[in-house]
Amino acid sequence: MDKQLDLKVVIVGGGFGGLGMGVALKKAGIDSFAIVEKGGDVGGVWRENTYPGCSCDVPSHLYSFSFAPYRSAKTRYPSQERILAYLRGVADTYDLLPHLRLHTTVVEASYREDIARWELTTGTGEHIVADLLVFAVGQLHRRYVPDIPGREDFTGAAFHSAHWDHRQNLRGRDVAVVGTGSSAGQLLPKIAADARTVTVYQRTPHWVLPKPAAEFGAISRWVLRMPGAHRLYRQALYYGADIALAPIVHRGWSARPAHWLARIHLRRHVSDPALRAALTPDYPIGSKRIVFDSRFHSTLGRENVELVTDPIARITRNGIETGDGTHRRADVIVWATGFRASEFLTPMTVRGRGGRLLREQWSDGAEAFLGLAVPGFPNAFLIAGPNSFNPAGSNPGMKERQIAYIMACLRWRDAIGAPAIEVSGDAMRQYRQWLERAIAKTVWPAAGASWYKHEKGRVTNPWPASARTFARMLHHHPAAAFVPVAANDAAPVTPLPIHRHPPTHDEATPTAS
Ligand code: N01
Repeated sequence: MDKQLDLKVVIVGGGFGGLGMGVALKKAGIDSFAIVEKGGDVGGVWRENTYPGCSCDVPSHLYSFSFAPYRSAKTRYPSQERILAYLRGVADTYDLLPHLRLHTTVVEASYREDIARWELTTGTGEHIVADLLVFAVGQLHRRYVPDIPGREDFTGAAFHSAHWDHRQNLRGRDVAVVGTGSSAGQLLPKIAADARTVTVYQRTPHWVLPKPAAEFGAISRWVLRMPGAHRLYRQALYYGADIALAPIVHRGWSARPAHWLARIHLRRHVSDPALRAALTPDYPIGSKRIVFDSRFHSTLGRENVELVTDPIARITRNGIETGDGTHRRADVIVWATGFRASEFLTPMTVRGRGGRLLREQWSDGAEAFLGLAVPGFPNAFLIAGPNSFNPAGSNPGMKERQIAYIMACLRWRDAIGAPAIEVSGDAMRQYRQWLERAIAKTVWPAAGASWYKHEKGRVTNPWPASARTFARMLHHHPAAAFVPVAANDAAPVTPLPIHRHPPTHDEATPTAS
């Protein structure tokens, strides 16, 4: 098959970022775009993660688009099914379905300097040519399963938490869960109620904070029926997360209330001192993403659940052997071992100006101006790119900021009549300096390995400041950081001066989104 599609914008990924971008294009009257999605449906991680107990640990009123806010007076924390239904609803309401190209994997994207456009090749042999390329593939979709000796010898069922094997009935079976992050925290209480035994293999304890009930109580429901209450609640969550949670990553006194709360929570739910000691992290809270769950710790105290902290030595045909020589039987192994989050855009081949390969430019860890643009890659943008994951708030809101900025870039490019625009080296340098200073103030540089960091040690994933700071920095006009690029330009044309406070534009006006 050798078809060609000619578009103004091509979006890669049909999750929150890709759908939000599609809505922004529709609202701007742009119809010439496609959303290319490797899966068979929209939803991104909310389509992929179907493990028992999968839900959101950010309240629904904040974990939604500002243009399509949840208006539930019942649900505080939505389930995976509800979020997926919400995203399908957004795609339907905004007429995005005709733009979707499902079961289509982008293999390669190359910037054609002669025409100042992007050319994409898909796994089905399709060619897509577009002015603008937007990667909206997220950070948490490449599953990680550790290469432990004997893994292939296991004769039972083994699967990753993000690729749940629903054919497996866990009732009455011996289940091993490897990992104790957010996914394990959510799935453990569900499977422990069914399985004969669950053995949880912990390498490092995570800090755990309690999560309120998933449904509102009677008084909250009554209050939420008042006019404007949803909006106010959303604003309160936005500012509350920024004020209470974002400072946790900055060491010192600001982290103390969360640290105390986590310790009180542990004490309340785990009475056995040995188990409590095993579950107490020896690193500052916020170093890894905090697990928000009220049932994880208490479930570890169940009779049929065992926490194992000896390192896994090998997998056998019917279980797991730890370093102390103990062998524990397992019918099923659940790998709740997370994602290759720092391998942004892998395994796609992305070529920019002069044939430069993005993977080579990022060999020491990915970086992008405000998580959305890379020098040398004109007219290409990322949503949820490097250092734009908000560990303390709502990521749909972060994505909306980036989308508004990308739309401003598109409008500016059209207004000045340039075939392409690119973030300037100067703007990238200034931003990098700011980013490095901001990261140095956090707990992350001194922390051990986590999905926040590249294997070479650079912190590549989380945003090191508040959501309001992100909004402020994305409030600038693109002319402050981008330069026009002509077709066949070896280098960007003379950079424009960087304005500290250029004129504002409506879409970037900070609101609680
Ligand atoms: O993955 P993780 P996750 N031997 O990377 C362990 C989001 N999320 O899927 O800490 C033994 O957090 C590893 O141990 P260690 C959320 O942002 C959101 O749970 O590296 N263990 C760790 O315990 C979250 O942060 C929701 O020492 C090994 C675990 O596996 C992100 O997704 C819900 C090991 C991996 O934890 C990822 O969460 C769920 C080995 N060889 C997830 N290798 C919401 O509600 C790794 N581990 C929005």
